[in-house]
Amino acid sequence: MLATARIVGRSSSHFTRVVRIFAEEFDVPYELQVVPSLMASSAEIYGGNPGLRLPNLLMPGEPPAFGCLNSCRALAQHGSRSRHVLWPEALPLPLAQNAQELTLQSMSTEVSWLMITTAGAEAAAYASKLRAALEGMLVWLDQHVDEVIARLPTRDLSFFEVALFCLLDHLPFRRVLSVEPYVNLQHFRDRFAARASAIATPFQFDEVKESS
Ligand SMILES: N[C@@H](CCC(=O)N[C@@H](CS)C(=O)NCC(=O)O)C(=O)O
Repeated sequence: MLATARIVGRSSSHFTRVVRIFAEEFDVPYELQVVPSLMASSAEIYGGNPGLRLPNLLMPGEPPAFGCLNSCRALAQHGSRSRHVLWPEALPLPLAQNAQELTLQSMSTEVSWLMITTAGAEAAAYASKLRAALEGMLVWLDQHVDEVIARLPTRDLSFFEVALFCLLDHLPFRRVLSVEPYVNLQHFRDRFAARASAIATPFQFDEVKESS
């Protein structure tokens, strides 16, 4: 019987959803250990991550995996199902590597923008810069997504596509912006949303009272 993984994160978090999708794809049983507030400043609440970030992965008898990518790699090692994953370092073309960089940066920029605006500082000049950066990255991704996807090697799954889907599904969920004007990205989102692992991991606010 497979050990149960503990994902330390939030059901409303796009980085956490990437990890949950990997758990589903590799058929690893998991529990979500909810971090009730992103303002918490004790590493214990984040599964021991001194960076005070989520997601993190706890597997019985093993050191914790800090962060989204490390957690996905650990799940891939423990899975009962064999899947061919394109990891970030396996992306063959500069265009795909740039698309991945901008996808992960968009996720981080969105987090920063939400943290700043939830704290009531939306008027700060830095919030405007973050917003402009996020929109600029989405324009670039929209222009290139079709070519990047068409030229990816054969795979069951790529970290890049899972991350891009979670970003695109999260932006409207958190009412940051609508993805509809970005037609190519919207089509990509809709196609990926039909996967069983995406259907099994919808965004929602956890029962405990979440804040920011
Ligand atoms: N580098 C981390 C970033 C994860 C991240 O930014 N997570 C957000 C929640 S989705 C977070 O922990 N935010 C807390 C903060 O900004 O202080 C990873 O790839 O896992």
